[in-house]
Amino acid sequence: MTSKVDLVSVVIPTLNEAGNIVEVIDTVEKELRYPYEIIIVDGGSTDGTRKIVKNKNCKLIIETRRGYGLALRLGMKQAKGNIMVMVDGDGTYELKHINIVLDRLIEKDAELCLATRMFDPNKAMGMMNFVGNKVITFCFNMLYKQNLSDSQSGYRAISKIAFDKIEFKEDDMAFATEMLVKFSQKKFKMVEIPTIYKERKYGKPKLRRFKSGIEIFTTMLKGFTERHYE
Ligand SMILES: Nc1nc2c(ncn2[C@@H]2O[C@H](COP(=O)(O)OP(=O)(O)O)[C@@H](O)[C@H]2O)c(=O)[nH]1
Ligand SMILES: [Mg+2]
Repeated sequence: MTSKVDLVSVVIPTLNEAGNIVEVIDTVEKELRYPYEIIIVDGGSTDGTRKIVKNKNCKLIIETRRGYGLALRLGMKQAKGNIMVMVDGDGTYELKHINIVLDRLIEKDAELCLATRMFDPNKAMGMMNFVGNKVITFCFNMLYKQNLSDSQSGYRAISKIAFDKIEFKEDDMAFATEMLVKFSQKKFKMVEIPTIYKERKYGKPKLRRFKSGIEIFTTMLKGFTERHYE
């Protein structure tokens, strides 16, 4: 249950996002209507990302061990807000929608609000990612009796109290799935709002599809079998 926003902690993992991170931070600062802090967790960028962040009004955490999940977990642990928004630093998510994501979380009294890119009228997501995401999300919905459309969205508003009740282990991309699995198991309420998908303007995606795919399926199945042995 989330009834009020006191402080929003926006947690952003970065690994070589020098050409994207300024726009991400500036848009949050311009758009966000609630009191907020921005936490950047940098994985040891070598392209000047950290220097840019240091000149902004953000908290910078450096974690040179690799992993998207590890970075987010660390940033979220240090968050002071009662609500957190996790979002990538690559500019692919529409931060002009940040208030809508938060408002829906509150309106619906939910523990998590997912911004889904699956209804993007421009259909900008690549075919491979789109199909992979559809298959993973379908399996997730079947196993955990949910009705989400974009399990791989890394743009979410999350209740800090709910998050702190769970121990997370996934260090890489499977963290996003682990969160949905564990929130389902705790019977936390999860809702969605539509957003768009924007193309990366700078740098390369770090997603290794095959490795991540295996880890995501393992995470989903592990959660399901463990639940049935309880
Ligand atoms: N700190 C940290 N950030 C990472 C790491 N890997 C990816 N990221 C960041 O996590 C976000 C998502 O990664 P991205 O490469 O865009 O993955 P994709 O969108 O799934 O292709 C981006 O902001 C990356 O800069 C990492 O090992 N450490
Ligand atoms: Mg990306």
